[in-house]
Amino acid sequence: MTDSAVRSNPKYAAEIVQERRVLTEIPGPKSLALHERRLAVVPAGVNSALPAYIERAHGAILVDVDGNQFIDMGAGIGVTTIGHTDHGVVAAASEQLTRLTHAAFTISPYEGYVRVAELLGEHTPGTHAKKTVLQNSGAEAVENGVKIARKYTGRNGVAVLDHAYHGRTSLTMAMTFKAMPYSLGFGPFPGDIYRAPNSYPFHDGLSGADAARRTIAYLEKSVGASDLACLIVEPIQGEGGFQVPAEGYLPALQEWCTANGIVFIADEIQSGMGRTGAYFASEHFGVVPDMVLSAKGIAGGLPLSAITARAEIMDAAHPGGLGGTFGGNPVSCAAAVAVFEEIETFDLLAEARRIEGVLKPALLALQKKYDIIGDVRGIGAMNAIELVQPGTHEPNTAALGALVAFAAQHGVLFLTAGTYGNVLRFLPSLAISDELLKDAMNVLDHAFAAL
Ligand code: PLZ
Repeated sequence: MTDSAVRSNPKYAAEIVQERRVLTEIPGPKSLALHERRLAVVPAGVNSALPAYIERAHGAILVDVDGNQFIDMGAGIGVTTIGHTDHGVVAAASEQLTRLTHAAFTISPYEGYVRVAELLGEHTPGTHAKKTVLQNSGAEAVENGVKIARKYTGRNGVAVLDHAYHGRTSLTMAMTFKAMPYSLGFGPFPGDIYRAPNSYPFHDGLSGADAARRTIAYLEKSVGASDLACLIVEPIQGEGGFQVPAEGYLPALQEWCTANGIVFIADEIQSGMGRTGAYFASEHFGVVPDMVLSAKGIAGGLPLSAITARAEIMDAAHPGGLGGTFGGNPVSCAAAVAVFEEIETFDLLAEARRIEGVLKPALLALQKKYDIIGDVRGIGAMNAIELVQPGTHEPNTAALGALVAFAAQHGVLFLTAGTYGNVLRFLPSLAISDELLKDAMNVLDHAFAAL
């Protein structure tokens, strides 16, 4: 392993060796006991993919209460992007915790918030003047992005794409594509949300230009451009299945938005902050969004989200129109500043490219071996395979469940995705070593063989 990839936290480096270790059945006895307690007091609506209760973590390894060590191929859904208990993040957040934990920026401001806004302004695409609002969760960033775009344009319409995921609040669940489990029975939903076909090369076979023509024609016919405040896209779709749009798709959408006064919003909550080997995935597609939404990886595991947009768009909101008690918490801000520093100091964007260099060939080799792997896709440390019935594009959901269960029994935590529940995604932290990646791929190979 490139030991340097794990920026050692002195507290854990020795204690948590970067290796897979299965000591008990998964989940083990202590996890099962905890699970009993949980079932009595936590509703079934809050599910856990794998009820192995985690006690600590470092780098790319999760340790459960029974002492099992899992290779973490999900990073808490793309949150601990620079690694669990990263030394810089832990030090900065700990220091901040003892100095100022809360002041409410809308009452008494502090520097950390301003610094995070400066850093996001520098690192989001485009050199134009930008301003940033901080919130706590991804869904809150989406809510505020829509709110600001509506105020700026004086229009109501919100365009989203098929297979999109934007959150679980009332507005964002209405924007999210998949009804089950996200929105079924949780209505009524807000109106003025319009869903258009996306670019999904594996299924539609369309060029970027043709897919964009289809999206635009749909929106022009079914809504009318002049009624749209914003079009919100995930540059690489997340929960929907890691769809990488065909080349030219996003630039064509952006051009249409600009020509029609529609705010072009990139939801980079999952794809942003170094995940793909660029600060933001928009850069791979040559687009400069009017607004970028970030969350997940920006504060190394602490809750923080951000709306960063052209200054004139942000300034449309009147004083006092934006806020929230916890938005831009000082400890989260200190952690976020540390994440930016770690990315720069250790050139972590290169780590994402290194990870793709190990994962892609391994996944393509598996695809040659197993005919249920229909598609291999992704950029940097954001990759996926789509499982199909052999020789077709029909989803293979059963296989996905079996693979993930096998891997868990063998100490590898994989995440699933996809509208049809047939996508296996690989979202490891940038701290994962080549050896751990190869080990995880080896377990996956065995899982396929065992199907
Ligand atoms: N936009 C692109 O990926 C969060 C959801 C997990 P929150 N994705 C993980 C689950 O099942 O609840 C996400 C995303 C994109 C918005 C969000 C929402 O971010 O921080 O979960 O609100």
